[in-house]
Amino acid sequence: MSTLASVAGVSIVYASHIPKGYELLGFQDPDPFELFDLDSSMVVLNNRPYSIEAQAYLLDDKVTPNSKMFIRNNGLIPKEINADQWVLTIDGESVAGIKSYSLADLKSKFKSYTYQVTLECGGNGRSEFDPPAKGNQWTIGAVHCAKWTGLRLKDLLNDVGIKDDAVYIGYHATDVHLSGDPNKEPISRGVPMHKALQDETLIAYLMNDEPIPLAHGYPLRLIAGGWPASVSGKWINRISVRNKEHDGSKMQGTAYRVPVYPVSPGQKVPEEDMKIIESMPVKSLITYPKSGAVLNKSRELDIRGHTWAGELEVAKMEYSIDFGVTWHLCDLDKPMNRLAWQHFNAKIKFPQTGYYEVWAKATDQDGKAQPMLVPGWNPKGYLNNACHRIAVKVV
Ligand SMILES: Nc1nc2c(c(=O)[nH]1)N[C@H]1C(S)=C(S)[C@@H](COP(=O)(O)O)O[C@H]1N2
Ligand SMILES: [Mo]
Repeated sequence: MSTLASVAGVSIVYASHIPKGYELLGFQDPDPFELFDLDSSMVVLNNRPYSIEAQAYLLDDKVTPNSKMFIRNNGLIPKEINADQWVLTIDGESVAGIKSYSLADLKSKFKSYTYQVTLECGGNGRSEFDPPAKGNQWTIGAVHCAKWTGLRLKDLLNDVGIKDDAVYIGYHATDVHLSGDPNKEPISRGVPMHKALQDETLIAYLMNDEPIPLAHGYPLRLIAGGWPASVSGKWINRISVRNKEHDGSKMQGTAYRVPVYPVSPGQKVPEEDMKIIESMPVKSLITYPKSGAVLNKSRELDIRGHTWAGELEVAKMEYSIDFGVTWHLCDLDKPMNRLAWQHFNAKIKFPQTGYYEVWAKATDQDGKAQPMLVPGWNPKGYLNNACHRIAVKVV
């Protein structure tokens, strides 16, 4: 039996004859640009499930607007969300007792906080690894820094009551597994207690001062910035407080894990030698001008962009126009708050006409800098934080 009973409002007469997995010619996916209100220059990598990324110059805003935010879904977006009836349940081995909250409870019983938070997919930059790693071939656009408003997870857990043996929290959400099997979760990840209890870890109900857009987790989302964005669960209806590392979907095997030692490209790594990614590495993007800019020799070039370093702050931002022989400091702002990206800018004078590349390099507060080339190959293609560069022609 097919689950599709109609196409574009017209019923399919022989629907029961359709083999499983057969794609009807008349079936058209909705246009993601319309569906998600996307900027026309966003790039759709996949539509089932949706993976859509930005380009560097699209991320020029200090606070990323919805239309320029990458979208990464592991399953299908939940249908028919009724926010008035939405319930968030807190359960697990390490709660004093199970408790449930309506959206109205969460908004009225707890103080609200707003933070600007950088969320980057663990696989951002994967397309540059060689040999290639399976998964979405993100270039550089799977990062955003929006403003999120909600209650602190720690205030909620305090209200529930947590036992001393709590070590991890795991989220559960209402998106649907690609197989359609209601007993399978597309993704159910989490963070250790120390991350769960940070001030900036939120149960958010607003994004950029509006209800969270559907693609980004309406009506409720966990926000745990600076870690792979996969820990920031969308459409959440349950948080489990665990007495062991959370073992939900995409927590085990090689998912969101990297080798504990350096490996050579293509090397097989035993699963027990892989560890869960926590804080993301230092990185930056030149968001203005767009690569390929043409500049008159009499003018100076104003460049600008953003830089971030997971849990850490970025301490230094530099640029080079001579393929890394000399480096010059950029002006670097403080973050709006912890876990928000920082803005940089510089004025560049070019010595003569011709072709240049502008490279940007960030260094975090621990002295770790971005590598010029693609860093440590790993089986799943995570954590590529190589320097960003743009081409400039001076005429
Ligand atoms: N419920 C749920 N939460 C999820 C996902 C998902 O598929 N389902 N994808 C995760 C991954 S892998 C990423 S990178 C981010 C993407 O967030 P965005 O789509 O708001 O940019 O959401 C995370 N949270
Ligand atoms: Mo991701």
